[in-house]
Amino acid sequence: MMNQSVAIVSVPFGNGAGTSGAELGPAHILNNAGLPLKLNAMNITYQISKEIIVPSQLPPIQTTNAKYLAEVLELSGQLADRVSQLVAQGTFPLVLGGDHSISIGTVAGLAEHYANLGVIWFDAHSDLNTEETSPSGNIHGMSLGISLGRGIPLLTGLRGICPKIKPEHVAIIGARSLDPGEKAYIRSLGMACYTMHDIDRLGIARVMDKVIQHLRQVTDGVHVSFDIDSVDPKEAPGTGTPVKGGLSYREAHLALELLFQSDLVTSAEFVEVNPSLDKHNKTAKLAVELIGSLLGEQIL
Ligand code: 6HN
Ligand code: MN
Ligand code: MN
Ligand code: MN
Repeated sequence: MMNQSVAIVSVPFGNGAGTSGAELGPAHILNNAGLPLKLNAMNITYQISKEIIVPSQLPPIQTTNAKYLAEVLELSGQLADRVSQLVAQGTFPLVLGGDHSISIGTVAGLAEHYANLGVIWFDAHSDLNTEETSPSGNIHGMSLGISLGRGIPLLTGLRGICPKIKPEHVAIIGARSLDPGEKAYIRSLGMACYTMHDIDRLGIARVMDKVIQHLRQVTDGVHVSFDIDSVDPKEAPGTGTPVKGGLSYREAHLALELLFQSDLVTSAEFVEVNPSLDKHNKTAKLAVELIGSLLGEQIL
């Protein structure tokens, strides 16, 4: 994987979440928690791409239950452009959020290059709500659904490709808080969703082996969308929608170490780090360590 140069894209956007603070994630991951130092120590070539300019106070778009739709739409278009350019340049896009609504733009940019993009969605949630099923109206809880072509047409139709990804190319890992409409959708499609129950029973290594083996056969690129709330709140307290009973520190690392070894991953994003809910920047530091594992840091 890392014979490629990594292109880091900061996306300081938090309007897709109900709690503010995720917009501070990129600066904390880069400057306070020292992502560049980690990459230097690992001898990884990287560039810091220009920060995405976050829209604010746009004229609202009329919706039934989707907060900040105009801002999410504008941001998604900008981020899709950037990610698409970076893939065209041959770099490995590493997107730093921001709340999880930014994945709408990341995946839209990737979909221009990969007809059969795999997505590994690490999350306590499944982010498959629609305006009809969402309990909050927060678009970060709808983002995976939107990439699958479910929900708000302005967003699902971005870049003229809909859907961006196919359900059989997605694996959700770490789920433990699903809304009723999300459960029904996952069941109806038979989507791969490895819940914490599955991880407890099988172990994270077997789960990752299954996911890797499947995606290797059916995809032409694999994106890792890592919501830091997949990790247990003991390790990742600085996040807007924490849920007990998550991945342990080592389970999260092992999952990403195995993905590095698989040599399948072509892009990644780390989202939902909320420094304003954190102490001592613990969660941003965790994100840096996890990025290290995904990009090939070895224990020995
Ligand atoms: N995330 N299912 C809840 C909702 O409001 O739709 C929580 C979503 C959380 C989203 O963590 O990216
Ligand atoms: Mn999420
Ligand atoms: Mn989540
Ligand atoms: Mn590590």
